Amino acid sequence: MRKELHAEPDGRGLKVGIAVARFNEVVTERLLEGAIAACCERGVADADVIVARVPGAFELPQAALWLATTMRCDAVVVLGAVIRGETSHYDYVCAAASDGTLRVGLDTKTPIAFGVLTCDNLAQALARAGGDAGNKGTDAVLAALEMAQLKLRVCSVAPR
Ligand code: INI
Repeated sequence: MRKELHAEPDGRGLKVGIAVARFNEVVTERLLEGAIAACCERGVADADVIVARVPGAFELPQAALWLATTMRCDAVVVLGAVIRGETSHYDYVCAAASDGTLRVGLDTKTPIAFGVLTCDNLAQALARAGGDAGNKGTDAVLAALEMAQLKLRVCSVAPR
């Protein structure tokens, strides 16, 4: 018989790591507020929320790796804001943050959600950090919790 597996973003009993970049702090602090509020709303105990601050989005994957491994978090979220400048630096930082985050998730098998805004200007970023376009920090926590719960279900299906 067909098996359909899905899960809800329930944070009860889970330990959540949040890596947040200080670069463009006016944006990332709002993402962090949204992320912490989502943890609280979804039942993650305050003592089970670990926030690691890093200089910029480029450093997020390394902090995510430590949160997933040494800190044994059940789910990890990375938060940052990369805003396009006049050089290609933007592209390198975006690629490092996204590729690195994906790699940490696959290598450690820990659910990791990507809450890094990649925008053309500050207004676009602020809109997505608690403004008109929602809060991507909140969305990232919901995605990470859903994946953590899905992992529990998938891993509890007996192999044939
Ligand atoms: N880091 C960001 O998080 N956002 C940016 O927009 C950004 N820009 O534009 O340069 C940025 N650069 C710093 C980078 O993430 C590293 O911290 C730095 O290169 C040191 O490794």
